[in-house]
Amino acid sequence: MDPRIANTENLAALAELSTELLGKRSDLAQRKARLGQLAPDERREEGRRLNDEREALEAAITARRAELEAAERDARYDAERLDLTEVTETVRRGHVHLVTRAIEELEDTFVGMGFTVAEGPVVETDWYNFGALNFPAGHPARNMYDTLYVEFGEPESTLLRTHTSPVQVRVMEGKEPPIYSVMPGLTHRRDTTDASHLPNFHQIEGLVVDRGITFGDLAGTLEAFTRAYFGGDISSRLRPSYFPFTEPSAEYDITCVFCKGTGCRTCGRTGWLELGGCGMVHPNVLKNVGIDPEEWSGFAFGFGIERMALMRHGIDDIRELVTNDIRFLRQF
Ligand code: 2NL
Repeated sequence: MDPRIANTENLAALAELSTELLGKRSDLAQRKARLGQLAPDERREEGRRLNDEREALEAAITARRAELEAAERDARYDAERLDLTEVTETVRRGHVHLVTRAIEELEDTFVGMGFTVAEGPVVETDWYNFGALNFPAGHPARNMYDTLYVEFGEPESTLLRTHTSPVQVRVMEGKEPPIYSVMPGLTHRRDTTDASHLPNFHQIEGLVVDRGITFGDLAGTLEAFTRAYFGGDISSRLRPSYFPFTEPSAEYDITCVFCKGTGCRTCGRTGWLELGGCGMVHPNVLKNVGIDPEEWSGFAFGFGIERMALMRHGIDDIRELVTNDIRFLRQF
């Protein structure tokens, strides 16, 4: 059998080869034309041979045609297939990071409630981060196991702020009350990263100092904030706690955003999620910044911004926010 049949690459080449092998000018046609010149016995023999050869060639060509037709159909189907998952090459617009958006939305919420926004340095002194805030000299937060210190000046005198409270101290130093301000910003603690902790995270703290401010103002402000930021079906509660810079102090919880208060795994079946702390500004803190605690009183609160973003969007691992996987970030 002519090996060129199986080697043809397409239907056009096969048609050409078919003409060459079976057409008027083919070897078969010429041998057939010469049959008349042969003796009767030879003619019968050659005639049968010619028939067998023609049938074999035709069968091989038909088989190859079927193969080539199938291949060409497959190639056409491949070429015509509409891939609905295909990514189009348009310019994709980016958007602000989840945490940046949380900061902007928190600022908007507080500005809507009459607060101003203040910022301050990330590298701070021991006095602004701890001393002015009524931390006693030997407080456990005040050592290299919890706080990241900077090699500048006296050992343990310069540090990366562990909360945004130093900004509040600076605001109180620089301005007579009344003060209604929030302070968002980056803070650092010597923590090991896990599903609910980052060593570098953002806080937003709030501070109110005015005449006649009470714990009732604190509770009402936080409840109004909770509904404005999380929506009308989420409320807040305060539980007694302790901070050196507030007295009395409280933990601030909101209705669990996952189960809406009925109890689930995320809230430990309590129906509540802890978001931060708050309290009435300690008289010593007011004295430290030159404000008379007999004339003025105030409250303060502090929340972790990453945690708020997790709650708002139902994310269960804080590390997702800093892994920078665009497929994750794009969802929000
Ligand atoms: C928390 C707790 C809190 C404050 C921050 C504050 C600042 C001044 C005076 C008094 Cl200058 N208080 N800030 C008060 C209570 C709690 O944060 O767990 N944050 C994530």
